[in-house]
Amino acid sequence: MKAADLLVKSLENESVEYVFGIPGEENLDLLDSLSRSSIQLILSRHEQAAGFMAATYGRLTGQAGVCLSTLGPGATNLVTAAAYAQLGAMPIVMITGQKPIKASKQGQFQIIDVVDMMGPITKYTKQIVSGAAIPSLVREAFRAAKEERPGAAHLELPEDIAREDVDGSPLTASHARRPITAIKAIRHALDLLQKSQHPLLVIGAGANRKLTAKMLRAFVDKQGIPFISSQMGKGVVDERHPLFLGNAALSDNDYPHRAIQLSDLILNVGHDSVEKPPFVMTTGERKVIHINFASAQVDPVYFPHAELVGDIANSIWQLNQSLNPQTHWDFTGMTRVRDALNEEVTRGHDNASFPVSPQRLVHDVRKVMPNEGIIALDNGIYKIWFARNYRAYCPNTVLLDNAFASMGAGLPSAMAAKLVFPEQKVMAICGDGGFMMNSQELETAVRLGQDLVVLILTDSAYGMVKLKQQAMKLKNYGLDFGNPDFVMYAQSYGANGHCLERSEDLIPLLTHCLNARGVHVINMPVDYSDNDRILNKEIPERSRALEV
Ligand SMILES: Cc1ncc(C[n+]2csc(CCOP(=O)(O)OP(=O)(O)O)c2C)c(N)n1
Ligand SMILES: [Mg+2]
Repeated sequence: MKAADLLVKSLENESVEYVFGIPGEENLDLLDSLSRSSIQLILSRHEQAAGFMAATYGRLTGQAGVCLSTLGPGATNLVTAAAYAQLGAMPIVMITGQKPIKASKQGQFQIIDVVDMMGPITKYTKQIVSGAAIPSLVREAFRAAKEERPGAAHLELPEDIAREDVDGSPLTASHARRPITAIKAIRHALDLLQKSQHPLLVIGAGANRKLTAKMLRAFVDKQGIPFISSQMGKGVVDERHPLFLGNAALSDNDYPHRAIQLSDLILNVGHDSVEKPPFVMTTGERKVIHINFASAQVDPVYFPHAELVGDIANSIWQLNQSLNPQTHWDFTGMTRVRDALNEEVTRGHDNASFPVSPQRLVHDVRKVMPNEGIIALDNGIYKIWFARNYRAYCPNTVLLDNAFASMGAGLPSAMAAKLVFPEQKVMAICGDGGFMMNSQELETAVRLGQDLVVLILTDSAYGMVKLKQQAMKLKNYGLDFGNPDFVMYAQSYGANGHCLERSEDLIPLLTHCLNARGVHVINMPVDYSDNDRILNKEIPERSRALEV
């Protein structure tokens, strides 16, 4: 068979369902092999978007999402998505083409060293130099991409190798289990827990990857230890839980940080230092136990005292088995934090002014989204509001990126979520800046026949940067832009366009769009004029003033 056929067989053997991407001349044999396979090609309009879709597919399924591009410019367009997957711990395998490596008559046309370029942003990058090597290279790429900590892997398939005649068959993954934490480490953690007065659980990104939710919920319910979440740990345990003390979306000076101040021991579950830290460690204060699949990467603000390294669900289960709630544990102060926070997050949620305030936006979106509905956020200032005020009820129902934090991922990641969970309501929430970075994918979503809501928050500016400019007391410069008419823009793609004109129309319009067929784009003017006052002054002041 052709080597390209063996590659596709190897992908099928890895249970690949989709390949996202844009083929070039150098991928035509692979494309031909794909046309005869069970794998569906999702043709995108920019390789970056294909990469974001593959990464989100990986994030949601634990299986590596696969994306495809040609050499040179196609491959460089994948770079941002590779870094997004690598930092965000989302498994992807990228396959790029290359000119023939044995004999070529094209000089250096379009040729850059793609394998080397991918080096710093992948776990694994290799050129396939012979058809016979395909089964082991594909297996290794998938192993590297999926194994904790997941990330990006890259294979380059040169044109002449793709056409080679080969024998061979795919390699099947070995039967293996993730390592579990040693009992001695568990005993040490139990000792620290029993000696503590005010333990606190912090739930981070890693806990959103595997099936940890059930064990963590059981732990919280049995032990009665309060918890906060990091931005990427949202929803692992239902944030409506009475022991939920908030999301550490702001870096400091918010209510969850008051809870941290009150604690003398933190169980830090699934934290990895790529996330903006949910809390900053200093020496001599509370003790921290790192609970994750891999050991802690030490950093000036993170240097835990003890570690439970192994499958998270198992570590939590082991702790829960051997521990009973301690009568000397005291959560009185933390309960006050919770009550104040619950009051705080409802502030302004029915604000009738227009353009829509961020607080009302978050409230109204939560109100219309079903429990398991998925919101996929792009990157902008609204991300802080959603992380902070939007309660996630189920794991991975708030897709945001607090690792690479690239603009442009909102729409593609919503599209991937819809592919993985076609029965769920899915909404992309994007700033007018971030939306325009991959808005061409509206065509892909329409072509795929997706039912999707795309909410664009328009302030005609790079609002998040503006907020910092304002907080730094710098002059307003260089961050304002104009927008297309988003209604006509949506319609020109065959999508439905809507423009919100009054805040009270938001819930009815969102409800209509979520229940209708097709792609619905909503232009929602947003009012960011109070952000600086509320986020940078009032919340820190009020949380600091709270008597606990
Ligand atoms: C690809 C990329 N470029 C630049 C940035 C820096 N950045 C972060 S947020 C932001 C502004 C986002 O503007 P918009 O999407 O309109 O959202 P807003 O904050 O205005 O709601 C910028 C430029 C980034 N994170 N990613
Ligand atoms: Mg904006």
